[in-house]
Amino acid sequence: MKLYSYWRSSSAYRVRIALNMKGLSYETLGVDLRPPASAQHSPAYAALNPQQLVPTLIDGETVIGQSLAILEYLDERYPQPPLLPSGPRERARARQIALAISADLHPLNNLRVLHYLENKLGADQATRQAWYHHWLKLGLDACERLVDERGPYALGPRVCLADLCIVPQLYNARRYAFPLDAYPRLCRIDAACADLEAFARSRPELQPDAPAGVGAA
Ligand SMILES: N[C@@H](CCC(=O)N[C@@H](CS)C(=O)NCC(=O)O)C(=O)O
Repeated sequence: MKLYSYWRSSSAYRVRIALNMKGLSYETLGVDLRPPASAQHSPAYAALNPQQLVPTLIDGETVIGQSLAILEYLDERYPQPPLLPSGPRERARARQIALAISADLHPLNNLRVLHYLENKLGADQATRQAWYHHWLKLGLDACERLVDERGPYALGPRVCLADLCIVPQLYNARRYAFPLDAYPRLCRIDAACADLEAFARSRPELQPDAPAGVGAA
């Protein structure tokens, strides 16, 4: 399998965790999202992923974009260990948290949105940060209430799809200096996941396209 990825991409981070949980070997193909490289807009990559976003997974003849679509594909094709809980209610809860992050929170803070704010609308760094923190707070406030209060993971004793979205989002929040004190449950989930090998191996700074010498997050 091949994963088109960028080391700091939280969407690609979700997929790396799933691949590592399922013990699937894959090659990472780095797509440098930062200008001036902006490799996501190269004709070759756009042919694979018309949205010009990472990640893209290649599994034989299958080419898939959108991290949640990839996660569901992997779960159907390689079912063990499952990413979704067994009952319909718990499955819906896992998807609810995953979508609160991937569909509602993350897109507002994506690189292209931040660039548009800055380059087209003239937002300065402080305004850009205020925008980022505003949407992050709304999303994380909701997730803190949605997760299971007992832990250790988002929905209790087993890792699920929700955890695969929470951990990368918290990495991203720390990167942009967003205080996490108001989110004890989410931080506890993050710490519990950090002890699992699949999560540890997926950390951004350990990826082959991370710049040499980049420290732990
Ligand atoms: N909903 C998509 C979001 C993908 C996405 O936004 N990827 C970001 C990196 S986390 C990206 O490629 N950004 C490039 C850009 O904004 O130009 C998914 O879950 O895969």
